[in-house]
Amino acid sequence: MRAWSPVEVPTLSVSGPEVSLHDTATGGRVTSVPEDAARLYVCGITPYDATHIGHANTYLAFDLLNRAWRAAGHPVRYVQNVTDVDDPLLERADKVGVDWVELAERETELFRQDMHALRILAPDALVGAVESIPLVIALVQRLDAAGAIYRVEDDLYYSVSADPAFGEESNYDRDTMLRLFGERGGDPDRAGKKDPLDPVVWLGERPGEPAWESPFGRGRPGWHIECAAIALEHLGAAFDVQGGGSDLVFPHHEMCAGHAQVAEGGRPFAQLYAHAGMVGYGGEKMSKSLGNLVFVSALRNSDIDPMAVRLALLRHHYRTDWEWTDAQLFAAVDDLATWRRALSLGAGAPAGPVVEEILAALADDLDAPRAVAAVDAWVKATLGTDGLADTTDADAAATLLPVLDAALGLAV
Ligand code: 5CA
Ligand code: ZN
Repeated sequence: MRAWSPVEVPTLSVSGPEVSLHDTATGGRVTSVPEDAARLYVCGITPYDATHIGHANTYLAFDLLNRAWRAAGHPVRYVQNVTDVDDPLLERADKVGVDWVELAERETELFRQDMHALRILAPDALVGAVESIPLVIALVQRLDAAGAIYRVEDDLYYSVSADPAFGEESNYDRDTMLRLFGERGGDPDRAGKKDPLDPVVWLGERPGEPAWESPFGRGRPGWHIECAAIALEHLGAAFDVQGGGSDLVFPHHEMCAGHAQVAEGGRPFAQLYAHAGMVGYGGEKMSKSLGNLVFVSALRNSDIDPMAVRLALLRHHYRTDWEWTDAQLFAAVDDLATWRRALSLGAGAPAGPVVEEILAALADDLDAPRAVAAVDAWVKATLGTDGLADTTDADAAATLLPVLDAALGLAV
């Protein structure tokens, strides 16, 4: 399917350091030095109730990675999926009485517009589950040839025991796995499964639900095989970073890795697994099932500058869990106005060290709050908020503006 419109990135005259990132699988820091183009896969939306601030926060996190790699001189190949057929989407369409295809198309289009407004760089490939069904079928066949597939009635399951590395992405104990599997779309209690943790890869046709022909009977893809198939096709195995929110650590990313690793004879799915924290609202995780959502499009429709939304998000480190409040948004609106005032002067406090700090912070596990704090300090010094205004750098604004845009995605 179509991605969103390109977002321009100014070319910088300075380059940033190599990017070091926290890896969920090892629990440690890894300096990611891509061999050729950096290859990034980020799990995309299930297109209903999009785009809420939690979604935006996760895509912003990986946008920072994309920008940090580029600043370090690496081209990036970025792939994202859209889960345009799955149980929750079908349930929502049914509940509100709209056609599921129409719901998915409408919400995907809104998501594209929100991403563009937030200056999230567009993926090179935005790939739907429905258009990827031939890839899913081919991957199920490869897994079947590896002895990893079995049937329960009309459904095909994948044996988690087929992957010797099962569990090494999330590192959870079995009880935690069982709990999360049940909470996040799995069916641990289904009779006839070899292991309660085995996920479905092909769901046989259900009355009233969409289904496609396959060598295993009519049906539709399971969730994890969708991302495994799309990532392998569009990036290949052992790509640099698999990303998503921390609610995807298990089972989703563990199962994607398992499918791919068994199909690829043990080659790792990704070299590093990175996860963004969860944004809450009103004391709970912002989620479609709870309905405690703040929509990017609603803020845009209320004349909120999307750059203020972006700045409010940038004030949180991508790995922390935090609560959205209106107060943070309005503070960001004011901060952006103050930044603009300082940047409109042309001259200001020395910009060179600020540029260095922004690029260093970004490369240091995407430390956006540190980068933003450096800009705050420059703005204060330039406006003389804490004393005399410093205008010793005649080209300060011209030096800073392209870096704010290229590294932080803030067009101010
Ligand atoms: N389509 C699947 C991934 S293949 C899916 O999880 N879709 S989603 O629409 O539920 O979520 C899209 C992305 O937003 C995922 O990476 C998810 O981890 C992230 N996300 C969802 N809720 C939040 C939240 N409250 N805070 C931060 N990120 C969130
Ligand atoms: Zn996914």
